[in-house]
Amino acid sequence: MTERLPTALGLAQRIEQHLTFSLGKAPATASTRDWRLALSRAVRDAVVVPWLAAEQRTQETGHKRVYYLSMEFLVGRLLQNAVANLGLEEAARAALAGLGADYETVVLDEPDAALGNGGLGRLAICFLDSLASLAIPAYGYGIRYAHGLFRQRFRGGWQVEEPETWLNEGYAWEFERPDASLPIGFGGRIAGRVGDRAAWAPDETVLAAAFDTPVPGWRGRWANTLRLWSARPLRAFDLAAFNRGDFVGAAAPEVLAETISRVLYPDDSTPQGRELRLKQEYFFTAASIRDILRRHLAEHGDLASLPDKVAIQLNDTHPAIAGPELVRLLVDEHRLAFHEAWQTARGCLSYTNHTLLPEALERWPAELLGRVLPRHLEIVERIDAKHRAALAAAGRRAAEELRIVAPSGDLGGEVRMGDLAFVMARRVNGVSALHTALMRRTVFRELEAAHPGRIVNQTNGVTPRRWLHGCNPPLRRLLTEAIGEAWVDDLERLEELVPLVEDAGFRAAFAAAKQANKERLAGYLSARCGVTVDPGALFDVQIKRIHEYKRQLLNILETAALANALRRDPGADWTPRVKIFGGKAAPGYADAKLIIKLINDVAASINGDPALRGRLQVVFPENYNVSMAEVMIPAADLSEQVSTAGMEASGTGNMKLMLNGALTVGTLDGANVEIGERVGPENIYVFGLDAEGAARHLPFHDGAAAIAATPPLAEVVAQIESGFFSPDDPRRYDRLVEKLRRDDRYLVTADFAAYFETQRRIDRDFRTADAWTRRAALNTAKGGWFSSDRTIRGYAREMWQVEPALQTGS
Ligand code: GPW
Repeated sequence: MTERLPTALGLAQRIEQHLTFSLGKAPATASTRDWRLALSRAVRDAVVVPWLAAEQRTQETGHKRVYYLSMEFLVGRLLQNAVANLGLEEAARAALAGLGADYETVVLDEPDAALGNGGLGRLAICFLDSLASLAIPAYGYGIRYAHGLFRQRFRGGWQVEEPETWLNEGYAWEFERPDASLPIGFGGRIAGRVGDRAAWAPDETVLAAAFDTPVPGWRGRWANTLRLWSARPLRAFDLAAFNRGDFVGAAAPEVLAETISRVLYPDDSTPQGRELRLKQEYFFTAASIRDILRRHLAEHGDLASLPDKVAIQLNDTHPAIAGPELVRLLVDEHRLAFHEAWQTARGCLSYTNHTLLPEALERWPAELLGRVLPRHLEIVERIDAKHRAALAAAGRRAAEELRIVAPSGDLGGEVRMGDLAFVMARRVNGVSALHTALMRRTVFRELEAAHPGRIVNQTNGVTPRRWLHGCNPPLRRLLTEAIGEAWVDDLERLEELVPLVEDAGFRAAFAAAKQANKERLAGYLSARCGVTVDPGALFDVQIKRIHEYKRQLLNILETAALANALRRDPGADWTPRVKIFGGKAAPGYADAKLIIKLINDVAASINGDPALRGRLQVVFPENYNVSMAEVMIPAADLSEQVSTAGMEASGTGNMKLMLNGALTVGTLDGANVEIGERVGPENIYVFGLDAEGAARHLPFHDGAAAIAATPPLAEVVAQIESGFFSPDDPRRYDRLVEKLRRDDRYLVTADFAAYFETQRRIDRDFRTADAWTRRAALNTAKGGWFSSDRTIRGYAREMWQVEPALQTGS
């Protein structure tokens, strides 16, 4: 298929044609955005060829299809990624240069599509890249939010949120599919019954409108589809109301319907239990399931073959209503018996769990579920009863813990969506070895005993196309010179670097690539935040959502303690450090927002102190997003992965940073454990309590005693309390300090001493630059296993039973 891709000349012609005929602009008056949209259209044209061919081939061969249902797809920018995957980079650069435009400027003009919060949403996009690169026929299904994740600004060091407007800036990738629209109902009642079948009469109906974005795999061999649903009113307009003169009322159906896909919920792992969120979940899940059934019936004509031809992956419980929805359609509309419908649905569905934190597990009040989805609540209750009856009949105890609809304080109980997803799934997976082991022992203990073998592990991965090849040109060039380009398809070939790590010339080149990336980041920080950083300093990076369990607080307390040590001993030969933070807090998460303010206050105190100049600096650019990560990750020397052990399911930033030659300082949590196993204990800095040790400390850790026993920590805590960092408001951090003392459930005080000591060891080690580079290069060499290609092969084999539709090399 590659030979059909355009040359530089062909691409230039297409760009000009799109500029003229799609955008209505002349080259002389074209803005950067116009060039960007014209290039995007030209590249999209090039994707369409393999895309249509892949779809046709899947139809002709009747190949099994994978459907990845996710509330979030954290896309970021697409243009550069599509250009690289299609092998058009040189052509695009030359074509634009010939037209008087600059490729780098044009690709950087693209707004991030931020249809996700963090790791879970970004993982979904890495998976789509791998599915396409492995030529596995797949669709991603989600919501086309009009507003993605909010834009973060700092006002006086406090986070403020502004709406995000990615669609206003022109989005060139999607195809609207008016013929694929589907009506989706809510509320109402059961209007009639015959045996197992029921007729649901919703009292509100919206239209799900489909928008398709092609997802090209590496070298354009294959392309899949990301289908996002946008909510529309069934009838745009209430003409009767309009004619009565009620102009606002006339638009009411439109407003109501479009609210559903208006905005992404900005909460990372704390469900709010709001009716609109439930409607969003059902809206995109129901549209997707019906689309899947429609396609399957068109291709195969019968429902018995559904489990052989369809694998549906639920990305956390957000689409867990897929189980009851599929049963409902099979029973009520396709006349299957209830049991048969359940078994057919189970044959198709698998569920990924991404957290064990109790507050993050979705539960819907039965009253709310029954009001919005009356037929589904009935089906859930029936599944719950049948499931427990089957276990009882098999002589297993049908324990209270196995209730999907559990009694709770308020009337009617609540539906545990994790348990529902588990019972409706053929396979359930965790996202790192430790997380899966803890899943078996904790939240799914009873269900694991009842269904041994259903839980499997699939450790997360990241796409090497974006997270090494795309974001790190200096290292990409070095790797390709050293071992050829095959590593992009088969990342474990990075192991071939292991002998080279002993070669002084290779190490010097590796160090030079890192230095170039640090200089690029320094330029970026200077342009964006007006700060000057020294690219010779250790770049210490913590980039992720701001959350207490991720412990940005531990990092900033250590930073403040280091500042004290530096001030105390100014003559000593300290290792210069730049502490770099990036991340957003959920708008309603007051304590996380207070941590942001503390980081900014500590930053002001350190950056303004002449005694610390050239030694310690704190940088926290506002509005961290995927594109910012692409600049920061290649430049990092040190990767901060310091969560409370047992709380971070996996992490994926840890993998991206490792691959780009950063050493990890981290707890034995999530995928850090597996990173350590691969790179070896000499090449990672592990500190603090492990998951078992942490569990023994909880629930109430005596922070006051730990603070008293740790002088550098005690000093910083005293400074915070005295208003040292907040002279304008000395009481600002009282709540935070109070929590550390009496309710330190994230064990910041317990791990502080070990963390501080480890950081001082890192200071010393970083000064032996060549030895550090050797270990950094080993992190890259050993990082290949963390490719999402490996993860997707695991899902394909152990969860989906699907093979690639093309053989490698064909
Ligand atoms: F709470 N994760 C996330 F489990 O980014 F649903 N958002 C979420 O809402 C949840 C999890 C949820 C993250 C995990 O925190 C991280 O450890 C993991 O690497 C990532 O999902 C992908 O599995």
